[in-house]
Amino acid sequence: MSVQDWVVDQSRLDLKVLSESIRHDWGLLEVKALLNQPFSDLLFHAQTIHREHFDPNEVQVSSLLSIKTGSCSEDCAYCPQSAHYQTGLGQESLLPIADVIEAARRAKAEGAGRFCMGAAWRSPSDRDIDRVCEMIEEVKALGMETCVTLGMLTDQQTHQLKASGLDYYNHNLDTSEAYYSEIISTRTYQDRLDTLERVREAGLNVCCGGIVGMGEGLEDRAGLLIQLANMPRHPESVPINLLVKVEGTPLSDVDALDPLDFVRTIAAARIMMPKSRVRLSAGRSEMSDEMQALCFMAGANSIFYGERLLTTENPVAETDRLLFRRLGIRMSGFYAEAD
Ligand code: SAM
Ligand code: DTB
Ligand code: SF4
Repeated sequence: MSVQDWVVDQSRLDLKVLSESIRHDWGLLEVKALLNQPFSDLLFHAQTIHREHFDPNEVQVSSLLSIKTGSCSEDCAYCPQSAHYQTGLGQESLLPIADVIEAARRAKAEGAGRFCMGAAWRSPSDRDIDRVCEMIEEVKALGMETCVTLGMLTDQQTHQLKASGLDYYNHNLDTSEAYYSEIISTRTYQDRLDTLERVREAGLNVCCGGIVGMGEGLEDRAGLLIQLANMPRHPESVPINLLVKVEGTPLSDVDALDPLDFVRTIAAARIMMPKSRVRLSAGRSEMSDEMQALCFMAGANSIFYGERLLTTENPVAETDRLLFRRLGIRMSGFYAEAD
């Protein structure tokens, strides 16, 4: 059956069949059917597949730092850093290297294994890349993995980042191709796909996911997951963000998503990309411990760790350590003893 399937072949959603292959040919109807499975079946399938590839009680933790905040020329409707909206963020320039290294040291001391640096750029200049490469080299020297998210890149820039020792590049598709133009007008879906291809071609690990809860439909969540899972290689890391509603952005009062639909999205990501790290990303400050536990059951095995995302709040490290202790979860390279 082609990607354009028009009837759902239920046998392809059978647990045994799902477990047997890593697929890159998902169709819209079958992913909608997957997302619509009875909740317990969906979670059972996701958890079973999760256990085939990962230790179910281990979660990878990354800390984030905004190295250049605000006044971005893009108009992403969810983003507090867009210059198109009044969100109270001022214009800041690229942080000094010493500040970045100090933040990375602190993140490492809290137990983070990866340090992710984000910049509010449409695309960096070559001079920006030189400075970010210095940051990457120094963070690597601390013994941490590195990730950066800087916007659209040229071929030369991806190769320069790779040469500096960068491990992951984060570049999200954010939603389905169909819903994209409702959210962003200053770049196209194809622009994102082009940068992702360059990142892959340079030999970097890909971190690519999206945001749910932006008023999209189930079809758009399915569409996003299909784009990710039908790539020739699955992204190594798949961040699933719950929209953080920020005053001043066009999405500040969008209707809340049913939390169980968020969990379903995580479960489907796990099933469709069995070997990828699925990250329970932005939005955890608004989630109950029980909802986060369901997300881990559904196959999420990575989080952003530390009191800030880029510009908004995240649970403080101690809160997460306590939650992990209650759930018997170990952070990669760090064991939170059960009481
Ligand atoms: N400017 C670069 C870009 O857009 O690729 C890098 C930084 S940008 C802030 C990184 C990602 O943060 C976005 O792609 C989006 O997925 C996520 N993000 C931004 N604002 C968010 C919000 N309010 N809620 C959830 N995720 C958000
Ligand atoms: C990702 O998928 N989520 C992170 C990271 N990649 C760069 C960013 C979330 C940002 C949430 C809004 C803010 O803090 O500004
Ligand atoms: Fe700029 Fe990135 Fe925010 Fe879009 S998501 S406005 S590109 S910082």
